[in-house]
Amino acid sequence: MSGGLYSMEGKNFDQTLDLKRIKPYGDTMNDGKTQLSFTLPVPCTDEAVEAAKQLIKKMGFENPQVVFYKELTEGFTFFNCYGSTSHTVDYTAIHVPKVESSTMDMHACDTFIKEHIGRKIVVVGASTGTDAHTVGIDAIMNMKGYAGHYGMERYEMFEAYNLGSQVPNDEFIAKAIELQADALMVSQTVTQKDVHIKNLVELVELLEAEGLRHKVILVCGGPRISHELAKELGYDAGFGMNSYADDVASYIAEELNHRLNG
Ligand code: B12
Repeated sequence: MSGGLYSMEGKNFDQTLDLKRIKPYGDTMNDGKTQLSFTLPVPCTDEAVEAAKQLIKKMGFENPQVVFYKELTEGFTFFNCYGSTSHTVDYTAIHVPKVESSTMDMHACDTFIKEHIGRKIVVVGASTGTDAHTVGIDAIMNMKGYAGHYGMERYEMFEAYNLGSQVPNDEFIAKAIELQADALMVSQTVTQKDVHIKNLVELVELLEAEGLRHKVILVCGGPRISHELAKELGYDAGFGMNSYADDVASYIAEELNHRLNG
């Protein structure tokens, strides 16, 4: 497709799109127009606007424009700006590691488990460590589900335990042992000072110390979690934003089938 016509529903979208050299689009293809927003720790003055423009130039953008600015609080100014970048990326060379499984809906997934596993799969989930965010793990596990996707508590063939938030890793593991969990599902939302990395790594280390790491399917999720990061930290799979119960339920069912039946 590179360099050629890009067909959208049969219409010629643009003649100058080169997927080997993509850049942001504003008014016309390849204009490089980019929106930026940031806060500077200075009072809201003309000098602050000039500082913002100079900073945008130093970031490598041409034609810097400040289109909105406002005092956030005394001594701090927030900016919305535009600039044009000259940089490009080769879209055709991009490879993003992804969880390799098909996504079945709840009924298809239950049928798959009945046929291939022949018993309920036990999953235990929690938002662990100091993390108090529950909406993400609830979206995946709650009976009522999220955005039209039923959560795992509603599946006939999953026994799903949602332990809530701020669950210490050792308590999480103790509960997993008690319930004889097939899979552990960890949610991490706060990433300030890389607290999520420390917490996720601690869980893997504790599981290894208990000799449990390879006896469970270990998945994590959250808005700043990618499959690539999860694998790096010793997890089997990672699920980021726009994940649903269907994705993780299907993955766990297929992975368990693979482990039990080859
Ligand atoms: C609601 C909210 C809160 C609520 C949480 C209430 C609750 N019961 O959960 C309250 C007010 C308590 C709160 C507190 C804090 N919050 Co808050 N909060 C948010 C907010 C507005 C929404 C988060 C949310 O619910 N998203 C909706 C869910 C559905 O999305 P999700 O979590 O991404 O989940 C999806 C995927 O990620 C994935 N997923 C998630 N988990 C899992 C797990 C598994 C196993 C799988 C498979 C998938 C999966 O599937 C989900 C569905 O698609 C965000 C800002 C924002 N707009 O995102 C800030 C935000 C997350 N909070 C933030 C912060 C800093 C805090 C506090 C530290 C603030 C403070 N200084 O006290 C505290 C944290 C205290 C603590 N100890 O954790 C920051 C985090 C910044 C960072 N990068 O670390 C954010 C981004 C706000 C910001 N811009 O600064 N918060």
